[in-house]
Amino acid sequence: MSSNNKKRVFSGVQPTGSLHLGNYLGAIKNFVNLQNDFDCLYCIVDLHAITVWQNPVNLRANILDVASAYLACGIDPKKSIIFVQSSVPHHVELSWIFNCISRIGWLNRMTQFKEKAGKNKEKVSAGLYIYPNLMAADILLYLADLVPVGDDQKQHLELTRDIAQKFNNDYSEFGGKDFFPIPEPLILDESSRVMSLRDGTKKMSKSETSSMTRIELKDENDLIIKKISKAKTDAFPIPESIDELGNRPEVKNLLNIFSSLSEVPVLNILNNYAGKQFSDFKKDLSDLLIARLEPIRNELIRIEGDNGYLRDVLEDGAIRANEKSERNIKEIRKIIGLG
Ligand code: AQP
Repeated sequence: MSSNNKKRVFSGVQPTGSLHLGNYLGAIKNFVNLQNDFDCLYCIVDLHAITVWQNPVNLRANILDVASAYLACGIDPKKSIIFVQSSVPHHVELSWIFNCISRIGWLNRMTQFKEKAGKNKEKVSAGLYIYPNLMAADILLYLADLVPVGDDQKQHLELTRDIAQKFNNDYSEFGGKDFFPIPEPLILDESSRVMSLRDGTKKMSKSETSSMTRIELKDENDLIIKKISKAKTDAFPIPESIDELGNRPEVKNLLNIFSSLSEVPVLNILNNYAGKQFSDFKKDLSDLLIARLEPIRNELIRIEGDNGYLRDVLEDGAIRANEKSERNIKEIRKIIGLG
């Protein structure tokens, strides 16, 4: 809870490539909506990004890209704190403390590590393995109460809760009792999960090699039209009911995207398009995407041309985040006997 009695929200995006429609509908759009009711910190999690090797030149540019995207999508630096994770050294300090609280058995259960490491488990970085402990530090450093998470991050948030509980318990006689709030997930609705335009069973992702699988926030209108017209569908017409979407993941994905952008329930969209060919639907979907993304793209271009503004926002964000984290890390050091 913050000093103004608003609940505190923490979330972040990795600067690992061009932001896409999934990042927008699944995360940043919600970040914008939350800033009126909560005390929000929105981080560019560059230390998470380097758990997988990043080209330094690209990383530097991607950090600024995420910051520009936050601003262009409507995060207001007067209402929320926008900052780069590595500009607040306390994240790393607390993550080390959490490396000593978290259990190997807990980390071994993390399905995202298993998916990302695949058969290469012995060769991936140690950072990728302890990544959830750093995520716990990001959230708990600011005593955040709420974390907007998609399905894929739910397990990491549960681990964060376990770490908070274990810390409070292990140090209960030393001032740690109830020190960390047990953060709650702000679960986002399933339709905000955007899947690849080429394979409806895989999520839309920055690191997927083909950019035809995703709509990027910087895509020009013509490219949006091309990507949607080439998006995978199937030989059947648009169905009448949601039940009939069961084994048609690509069709379901396009309808979900339409629904998230227009805020019209999928059933109403089906009522409009049932029995029709995909060409009509795809044309309307492209128009909708352009109407929503063109103003964001224009704003992105404007912000990227104004380096001074971006630098000021990030410097101010770093100062405000450091002020909050400094207070908490001092308490934490005291509780565990380091200060
Ligand atoms: N396809 C998606 N649908 C809905 N939400 C998504 N998010 C990412 N992809 C989708 C949400 O965006 C936020 C930031 O994600 P991230 O960049 O920190 O990491 P990620 O989830 O790993 O995103 P990517 O695009 O798939 O990146 P790479 O390819 O680098 O791994 C998160 O809230 C995430 O849920």
